[in-house]
Amino acid sequence: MDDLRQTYIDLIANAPDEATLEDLRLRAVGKKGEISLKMRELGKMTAEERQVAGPALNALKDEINSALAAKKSALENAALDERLRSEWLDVTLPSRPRRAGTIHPISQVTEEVSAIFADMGFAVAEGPQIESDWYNFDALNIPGHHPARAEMDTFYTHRAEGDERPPHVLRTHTSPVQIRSMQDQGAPIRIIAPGRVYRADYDMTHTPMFHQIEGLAIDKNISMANLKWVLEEFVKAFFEVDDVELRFRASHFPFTEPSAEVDIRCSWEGGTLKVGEGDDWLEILGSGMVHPHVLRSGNVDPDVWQGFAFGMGIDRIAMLKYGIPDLRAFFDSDLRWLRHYGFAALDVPTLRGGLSR
Ligand code: 2NL
Repeated sequence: MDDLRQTYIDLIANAPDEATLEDLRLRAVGKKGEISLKMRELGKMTAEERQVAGPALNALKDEINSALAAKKSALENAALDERLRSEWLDVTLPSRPRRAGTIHPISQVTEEVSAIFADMGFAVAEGPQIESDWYNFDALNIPGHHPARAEMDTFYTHRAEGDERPPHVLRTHTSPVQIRSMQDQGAPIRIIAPGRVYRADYDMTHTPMFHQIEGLAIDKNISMANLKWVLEEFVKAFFEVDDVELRFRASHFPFTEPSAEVDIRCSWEGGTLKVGEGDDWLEILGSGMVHPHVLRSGNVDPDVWQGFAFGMGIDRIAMLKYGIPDLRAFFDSDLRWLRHYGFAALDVPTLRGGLSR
C-alpha cells in the first residue's frame, strides 16, 4: 500500500495538465481503479485483516482524492496566470492611425450646435423619423393643399389595399419632435431637435436625406428680441468669431407669425468664407414667433404662452464652416474624404475646450 501511495502521490505531483490528472484519478480511485480493486479484495480477507486493511485503504483513497483536488486547483491557477500574462491589452495605447475612424463632419457639427444651445439652457429632443401626416403637416399649420405636402416633395409609406387611413410620411423637418415635446412636457420649454429629415429631391444642392436642427423656446414673455440675441450668440460661437452682424428679412412660414429669414454678414474674398466682415450676406436659417395654431397642436395655451422657433440645415452650415464644396460627398462613405474632413474621435466639442480645436 505504501508503494501504491508513493506512486500516485508522485504521479499527481508531476501531472502537467488537467487531462493527465483526470487520467490518474480514474486509474487510482475510479470504479475500476487500483484502490477500488483492492477494496474489493477486502471480502476475501479474514475479519482481523479487514479491520486493518479497510481503514487503511479508505485513508489512502482520501489522501489521493485531496492530492488530486489540490493539484487540480494549482493547475487552474497556473492556467489563469498564464492567460493573464499572455492576453493583456494596453488600453492606453493610441489607436493605429491608418485604421482609426473619424467623426463625420455632420456628427461633429450636430455636437457643436448642441453644445452651444445646451449652454443657453436648451435640451436636446428626439423623435421618430416616420411620422403621421398630422404631426408632420396639420400640427404645423400646413394645410392640405400646401405645396410642401405635394406628392413630389414627401416620401409616403404604403398602406395595405383597402386601408383608407392616410399614409405615414418620412418627416420632412424635425418640427414634429417639437410638437411631441410640447405635448409631453408642456410649457415653459426650451429644446433643440437635431436629426435626419427626408424630401424627394436630388440634384447638385439637394439629397433625399439631409439633416436639420430646429429650436423652440416657449415662456410667458418671449419675444423676437430674445430670438435675435440667442441667434447672435449661436452664430458667434459656431463660427468662432467675436462679432457678427445679423440681418432679419421678413419671410413666410406656415408655422410662425411673424417669420424672418436670417442672413449673416460675410466676405468670400479669396474663395474662403469670412464671417462678420465684408459686403456679402449669407442666409443661414429661418425663424419666427410660433403660430398660435401650432401652440394649440402642442396643447399649449396661446393666450398664456408664446415663443420663438427656428430651423437650419446642418449639412449646409457644416459645408460653410469647414469649406466642404460638394454636398453629395457627405453621403458617399469615401474613406479618403472622411480622413480629410473627419474629426478625431476624442475631440468632443465643448465651449470651454474649443468647438473645433
Ligand atoms: C428653415 C426654416 C423653420 C421652424 C422652422 C418651427 C417648429 C415649431 C413651431 C414653429 Cl414646433 N416653428 N420651426 C420655424 C421657422 C423656420 O425652418 O429654413 N429651415 C431649414
